[in-house]
Amino acid sequence: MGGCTFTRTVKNVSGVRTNYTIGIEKTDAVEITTYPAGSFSIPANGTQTITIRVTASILSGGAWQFGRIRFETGNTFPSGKPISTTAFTLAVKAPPVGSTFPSELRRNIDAPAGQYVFEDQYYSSPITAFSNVRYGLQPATVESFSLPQDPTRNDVYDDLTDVWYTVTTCPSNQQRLVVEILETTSADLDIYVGLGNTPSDSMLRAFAAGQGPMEYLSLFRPTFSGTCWILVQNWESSETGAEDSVKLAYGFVPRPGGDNYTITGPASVPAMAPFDVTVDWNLGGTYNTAEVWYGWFSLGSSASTTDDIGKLDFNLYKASPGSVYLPILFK
Ligand SMILES: [Ca+2]
Ligand SMILES: [Ca+2]
Repeated sequence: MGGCTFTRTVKNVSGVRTNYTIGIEKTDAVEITTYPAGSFSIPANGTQTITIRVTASILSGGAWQFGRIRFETGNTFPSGKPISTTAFTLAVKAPPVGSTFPSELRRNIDAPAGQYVFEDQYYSSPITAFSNVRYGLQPATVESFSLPQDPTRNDVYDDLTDVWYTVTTCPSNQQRLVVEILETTSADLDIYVGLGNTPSDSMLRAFAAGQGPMEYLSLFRPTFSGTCWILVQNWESSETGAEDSVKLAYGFVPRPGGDNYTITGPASVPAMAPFDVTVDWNLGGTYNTAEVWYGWFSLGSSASTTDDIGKLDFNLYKASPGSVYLPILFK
C-alpha cells in the first residue's frame, strides 16, 4: 500500500518549557499518525522530532487527500502573551491499487476461542477464488524480571550483569521472530537480539531501541538461526536507583501452521465491491498455559495467488488482571 513516513523537528524558541497537544484534521480516505502521539513537552530552547506517517486508502480512488497537523499549547511567553498554535498542511495521492486491509491484527482475548470480522473491505481487482495461507498461532515465552538502569548505558555489552539476557534457540525457516515489552515501570528499555551464547556487538542481528520503553521487534522471515540471545537494557530507570519490573514476550512463527484458526471470506467478489473476512481462532489448551500468541496470514484472490489482498501479522494477548494491552487495529 502506498504510504510514507517523514519527520519534522520543531524548536522551542519561546523561552519557557511548552506543552503541546497534537491535533489532526484530514479528509476521509487518508490515515495520519504521529509519534509521539497526542502530546509532547519541549524545554526552553529544546527540540522535538515528530514522526508522521501518512497512508492514503484505495478508497480515495487516486484523488488528492489533505491533512493538517496542529501543535497547540495553552502556555504563554514569559511576557504573558499566549504562544500561538503552529501547524502545517500536507497532501497525498495514491493509485487505487491494493486493499483496505491493515498490516496487522492484534486482539486482547479473555477466552480460548474468539473471532474478528474485517467488515466492508475493498480490493482493487476481482476476487475469483478467495484463498489464504496461515502460520501460527504459536504461544510466546513470557519472562518477568527486574532491571536497574545500566550504569554504562552507552555500551550495552561491557558488563553483562548490568543487562538482562536469555539464551535460546532461534529456529530456522520461521515466518516471524517477535520480541516485545508487555509491561514495565522503566522510562526507556531497549531490545537486542544476536547469535551465539554470549551477547556482543559483533553478533548483533536485530534490535529495537527507540524512544520510550515499549519496544516491539517483529522480524519477517529472519535470516539468522541457531543458538541466539535476547537482551534487554534499561536505558533510563523510572527514578534514580530504581529496579524496574519488566515483562517481556518472545516467540517464533513456524512454517507451516495455521491449525488453530481459520479465515473465511466470500468465494468471489467484483473489483472494488465491499466484502467481509472472518478470522476464527481456538487456542485450545494453550490458553491456560500461555498469554501471548503470534501468527501470520495472507489473503489471496485465487487458488494460486494467495497473498495479493493482504499480509498480516497476527498477535493475540490474554489480558491478565492489572494489565492493559490496548487492541490496536491499523486500518
Ligand atoms: Ca553497560
Ligand atoms: Ca527504548
